[in-house]
Amino acid sequence: MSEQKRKKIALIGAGNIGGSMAYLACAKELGDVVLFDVVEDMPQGKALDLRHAAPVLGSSSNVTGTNDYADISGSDVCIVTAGLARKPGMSRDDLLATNAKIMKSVAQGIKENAPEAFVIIVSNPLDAMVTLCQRETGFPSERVVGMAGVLDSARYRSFLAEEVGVSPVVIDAFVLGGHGDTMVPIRSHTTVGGIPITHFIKPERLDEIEQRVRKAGGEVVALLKTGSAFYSPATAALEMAESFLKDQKKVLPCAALLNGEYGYEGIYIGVPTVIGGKGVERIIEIELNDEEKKALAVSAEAVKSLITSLPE
Ligand code: TXD
Repeated sequence: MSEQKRKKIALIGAGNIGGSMAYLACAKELGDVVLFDVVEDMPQGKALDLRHAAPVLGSSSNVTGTNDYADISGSDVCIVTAGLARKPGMSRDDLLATNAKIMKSVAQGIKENAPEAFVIIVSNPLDAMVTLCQRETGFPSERVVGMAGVLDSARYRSFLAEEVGVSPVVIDAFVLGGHGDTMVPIRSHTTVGGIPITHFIKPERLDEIEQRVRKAGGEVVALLKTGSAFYSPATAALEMAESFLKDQKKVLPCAALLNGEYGYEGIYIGVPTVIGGKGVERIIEIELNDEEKKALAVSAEAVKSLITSLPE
């Protein structure tokens, strides 16, 4: 009998998003979960609470919490949310200096204890943090990816579904580029049950909706006042992790390291990727119209200038 091994999911950062991911991973039985955080005892408390939920959830996942990186050993996937979240009035880029220091320590911990893991970065500013993590771990770029496009596309899909009066499930949409105000909703590939979105919504109204997508994170921050969105980022990151763990080969918009695709070299930006058991298995180059190409160029420039402010 071949030895059946449970998957192991390490959540580096056990805050709002980390805790939400732990709950969802447990409910979906994606594997055993280890919550890591620097706050003494907090991950252990969340893990204990989740173990209490397991019988009612009907989950056999084992959830543990730790302040010791050694406990992430053998993880198949590491999902990183370690870092500060935005407060009202802050931009994602305002988090750069603090979160870069944190990301360096996280990358070290993963490199030493889970050297074979697929790494999904969530911490902001996303495009800079995923770049830094890949540099610091030295892992091949197909094993280090950023989560932003799945969330931004979900926000686009949610707003379009409200506007058209249909289920968000039947909306297919991509948001590409950097995870910031320059992100690029790809209208030309957006459909409602396969029907182009322009059949339902006029261009000027689409402009308004797409601008709301760019500001959607800030809209949640302004309402919450004490932190940023966590249910939707947690769900988005787990869709990427599940596609890896089950080798689903889903086509998902993720921050991947480009090696000439879309005319860019050596930068992480959101592009359509195939996520399977080997991580980022393919980057898909879709046809963009002139407006989308220009917007992607602006977004790539914004990411490049963010990367230049990363500490050496
Ligand atoms: O789409 C996206 N990528 C974004 C990402 C969507 C929403 C939120 N985005 C960012 O995720 C947000 O701006 C933050 O940078 C991260 C995490 O957001 P979250 O809401 O989970 O923040 P919390 O609740 O503050 O949790 C962060 C945890 C907290 O428990 C800290 O103690 C811990 O990170 N932390 C650390 N863990 C490990 N190692 C170190 N050094 C460390 N420092 C802090």
